[in-house]
Amino acid sequence: TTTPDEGWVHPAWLPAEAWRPVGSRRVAVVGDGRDAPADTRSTQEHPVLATVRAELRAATQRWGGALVATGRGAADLDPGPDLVLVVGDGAGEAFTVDHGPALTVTADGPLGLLHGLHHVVRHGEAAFVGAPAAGLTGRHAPVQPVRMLDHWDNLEVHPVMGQVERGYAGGSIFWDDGRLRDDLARAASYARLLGSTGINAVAVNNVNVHRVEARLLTDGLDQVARLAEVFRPWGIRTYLSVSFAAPVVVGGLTTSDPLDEDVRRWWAEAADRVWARIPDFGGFVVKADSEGQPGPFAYGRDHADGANLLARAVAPHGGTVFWRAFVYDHQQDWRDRTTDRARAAHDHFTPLDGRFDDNVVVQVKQGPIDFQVREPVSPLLAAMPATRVAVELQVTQEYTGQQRHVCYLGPAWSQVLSFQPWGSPGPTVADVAAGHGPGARAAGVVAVSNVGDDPFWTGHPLAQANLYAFGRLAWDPALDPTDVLDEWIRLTFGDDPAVASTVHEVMDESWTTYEDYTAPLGIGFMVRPGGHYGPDVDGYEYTPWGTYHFADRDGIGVDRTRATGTGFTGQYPSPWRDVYESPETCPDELLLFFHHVPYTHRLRSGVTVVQHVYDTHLRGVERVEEMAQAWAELAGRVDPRVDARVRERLAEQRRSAVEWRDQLTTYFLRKSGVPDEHGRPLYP
Ligand code: GCW
Repeated sequence: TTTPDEGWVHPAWLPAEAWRPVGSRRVAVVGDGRDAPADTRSTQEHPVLATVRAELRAATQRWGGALVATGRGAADLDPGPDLVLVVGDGAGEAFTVDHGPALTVTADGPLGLLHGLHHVVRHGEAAFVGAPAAGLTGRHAPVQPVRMLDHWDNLEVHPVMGQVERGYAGGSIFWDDGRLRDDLARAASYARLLGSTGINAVAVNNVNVHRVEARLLTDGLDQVARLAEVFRPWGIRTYLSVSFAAPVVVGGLTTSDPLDEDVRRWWAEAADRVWARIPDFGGFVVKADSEGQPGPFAYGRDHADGANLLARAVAPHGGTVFWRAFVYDHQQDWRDRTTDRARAAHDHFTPLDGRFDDNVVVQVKQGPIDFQVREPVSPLLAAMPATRVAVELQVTQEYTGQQRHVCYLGPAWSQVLSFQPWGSPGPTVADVAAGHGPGARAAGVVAVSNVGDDPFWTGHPLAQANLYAFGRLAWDPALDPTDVLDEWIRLTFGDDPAVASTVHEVMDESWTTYEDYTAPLGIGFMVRPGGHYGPDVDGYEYTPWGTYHFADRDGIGVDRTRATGTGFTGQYPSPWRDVYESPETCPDELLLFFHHVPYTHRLRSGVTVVQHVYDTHLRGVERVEEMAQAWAELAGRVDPRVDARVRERLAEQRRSAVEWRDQLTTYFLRKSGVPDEHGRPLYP
């Protein structure tokens, strides 16, 4: 059958098969306290250690191996175990792998052991046979201290946004009808998937906090506590998005002024209650003074006043406040050419550098506008040395095909994370987030999740790869995103090399293919307003959102230079401030983000802007056709339910790509009057 049965859920990258190499072997867990005299054993096993043991028990039962012994005696077994897991009682996440008579994973504590076990699972059979595979042995530690997923889940169905804001995979796996689901089986499977990639933090509700969600902090705390119980066994801490107006909205105060004594006391008491209920709670995520969310501006205060108010409430408990920097004027007048949305985050936040408490993390979107298919890296990431700065990515494909199009984003994120704001050699964006930038303040990476209660988790089964890749790149930003893709493919689809190479072919260049048939050269948007799916070249051109392309009969693009434009290029340090300033040195793919140029402007690639639009849009649709043909070859070789869903989505991707191609090429042809150099027919 090709339609999933009611209740069936795709196992994503952890099908039973993925456990065969480990599960078919003799495994020993050493140092877990089981060998201590009974009266000195701690009564409660660490929940993550219990997870490791349960995973091994299930896998060995299924695949014929054995959990041979626990405790110190395991080392003397005859025959010896194939895999030995040695755990201390520390809190660290790192582990070391040695290749001796047995493969040995040594971890400082249970968290490291879980990650070490998954490291072995990911290597599959190659971990056990032949010479040790590259990257298998040695010490492994996460680069980013916080690796967080933000859920934009609402408790109820929002009239415009649906239940999950910018969610493309059905309803929330946590919430239903205004409250936590009774059945948290999906949430538990999700926690397991995340833990296996190294994710260690989850914010469980939308950053746009409506009235019902605001109460999670108070009356709804038991529900949050239940979710924390679901995540804890996988080494994941729970966070909550809170409303800055909570003192008024749920506390009954008359003000939320951050400098008001009653307001301070209210937050401190709220935090005390949270940690009393959930001792390992992570902290708060806040979207303030952004797109209509309340914030400190209403009281004439700034973002540092606002963030520190919450930071001081959570500090006694070791909590952290993730304060988003996505702040701009969404009620802009398109006639006003002096306001540039790209400048906003940097303009608002850099003057506050040095004023944020140590337990505040400023969470900065990867680009200066809004998760477009191509944007430069946000200059704010390099502009706050005295502040902890985290980078925020969007796993949910809001502007990249909404999980109806294949769009593997690993390469895009990898570019962001490896970008060197001060040039080469020099620290990368990942270094800054990890605390190895000029300010040496560690923060982490955050992304908006893409899952829902859809049986494939992500609508498009291939969109699971983005969730997986985020976890892996957060752990180690230096990983090659193509290797990560292949790793995901092998875990998800198994060892058949023909299947693996076809899936690879479909996904590998899917990000640039998506870029090819949508908004060109970094110009962004051109999507239908509101839903953000499909083309509408002028849809946002005269709106208050600040996302303009300024096409006229002669040219297109936004002049963001210091010389003649909005001055945005000046927000970058050297060398980028100069590289971006001149169309001669600006990378082609970002040309229209930084410059307004004639349609006949020649790119560094040698073709004109308008010809580039024709070429890429025609090529983009051809590529989608090739992707669909390649996928068709897999019939009978992959799960028919996955096959059916992917085919259906590829058909929609093709339809949509054609629509993009035809509208974009026609728009450029009409504006410029320049025909295709190769004489191909376009719609005039
Ligand atoms: O991209 C925009 C989205 C909003 C979202 C906002 C944000 C949660 O269109 O839906 O709101 O970004 O990041 O806050």
